[in-house]
Amino acid sequence: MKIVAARVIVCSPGRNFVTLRVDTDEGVHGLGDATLNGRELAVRSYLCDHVAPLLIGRDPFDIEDLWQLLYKGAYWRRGPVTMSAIAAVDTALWDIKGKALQTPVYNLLGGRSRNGVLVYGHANGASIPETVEAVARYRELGYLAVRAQCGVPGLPTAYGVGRGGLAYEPAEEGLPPEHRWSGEQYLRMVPELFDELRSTFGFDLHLLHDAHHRLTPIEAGWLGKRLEDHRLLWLEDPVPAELQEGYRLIRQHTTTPLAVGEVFNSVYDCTRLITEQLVDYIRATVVHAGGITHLRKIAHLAEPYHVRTGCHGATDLSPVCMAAALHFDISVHNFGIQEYMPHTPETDAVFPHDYHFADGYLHPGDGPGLGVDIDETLAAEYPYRRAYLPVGRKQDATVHSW
Ligand code: KDG
Ligand code: MG
Repeated sequence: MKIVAARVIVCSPGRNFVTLRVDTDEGVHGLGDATLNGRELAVRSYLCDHVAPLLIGRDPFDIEDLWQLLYKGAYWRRGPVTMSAIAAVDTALWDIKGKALQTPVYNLLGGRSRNGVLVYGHANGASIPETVEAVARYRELGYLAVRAQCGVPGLPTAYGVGRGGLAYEPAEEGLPPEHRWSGEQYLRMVPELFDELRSTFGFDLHLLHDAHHRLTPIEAGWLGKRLEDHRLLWLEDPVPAELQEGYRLIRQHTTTPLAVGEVFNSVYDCTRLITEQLVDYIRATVVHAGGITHLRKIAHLAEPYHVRTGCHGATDLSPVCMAAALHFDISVHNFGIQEYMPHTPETDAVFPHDYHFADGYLHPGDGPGLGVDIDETLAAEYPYRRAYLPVGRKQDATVHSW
C-alpha cells in the first residue's frame, strides 16, 4: 500500500477544526486531527507546505518509521505546531491500518483493557448555587465525575464559566478579549464551592477542578491542602509547568492529586514530573502530543510511577481526536479518566462518529479504524473564522497566564 495524497481540510462548524486526510492507492483513507486552538493556520501550513510532500509514495503501515522521519528528519524538534502536525499524520496512519486490517484501532494497541472509558463533564455557573445546580444536571445525565468551575466575586469573567450550564467555549471570534484575574479573590471562592458541593452531593461523585495555570506554587500548596478533605479526583494545572521541579514545592504541602499536561507536546515536557512522582495524572493528548504513537510512550513511561492518564478532551479537539483518544484510553493499562465536552450538533454532523456515551462512560466504536469520518461537502459550508483564546491580566493590568 502507498500513500497517494495528503490534504488538509479547515472548517468551522461552531468552532475551527483542522483535519488531515491521507489517501492510499488501495482506496483506504485515514483522518487525523491537527487543531491548535487560536493557531490553526500555522499547523495547516506546516502540513501542506512541509509534511504532505514527504508522505507521497510511502507505505502507511510504517507508522513508527514515518513518525521518526517527521520528528528527527525536521531537525527542529518539538513545539505545538510541529507536534500537532506529526500527530495528525500519525492518527491518520493508525486509522488506515485499522481499516486495512478490518479491526478497531484499539486492537492494534494491545486490545481492550476495560469495558468503557470513565469520563468527566464540565459543570459551571456564575455563582456557587448555579454551579451546584449544574453539577446536579450532570449527575442526572449519568456522569460519575464532574469538573466544577465557578464565577469569582469581583471578577467579570472566570475560566470555564460561560453561557451557564452545559457548554463552555473559550475561543472567541475576532481579536482576543482580555480577562482580569485576582488570585486572592479566586482562593476565597474555591474552598466555599467545594464545601458546598461535598455537603450537597456527598462523596459518591468524583469532583475535579481546573486552576488553569494561574496560581503560584505556594498558593497552589495552600489550596490543595485546604481541599484535601474534599477528596478531589484532581486539581488541574495549579501552576504553569515549564518549571517541572516547581511541582516539588506544591507536593510538599498537599496530598490533593495533581493533573498536568494539556499543553505538553512531548515526553520531554513531563519526564521529571513523572519520574519524580510530582503529579498523579498526565493530561497530554493525541493531537498536541505527537499522536497515538508518542502518547503511548508517555503513558508507558508513567505506568511504573503510578501516574495515570487523563487526556485533554475540550471541544477544541475534534471528534477525530476524541475517537483516537478513546482507542488509546480503552487499551492503555494506566488509564485514569478522559475529559469529555460534547461537541455541538453542527460539529457532530460534519464528523460522523461511532463512539457513544452511556452511564458515565464513553465507548469507542467497534468498527475498523477509528470510527470517525468527515463530510467534506458539509464542512465546506463552514469556512474558517479567525478566533483567539482570551489573554489574562491581573487587576493592575500585568499580563498573566490565562
Ligand atoms: O484551547 C484551550 C482549551 O482547550 C483549554 O482552555 C481547556 O483547560 C482546558 C480543559 O481543561 O479542558
Ligand atoms: Mg485544563
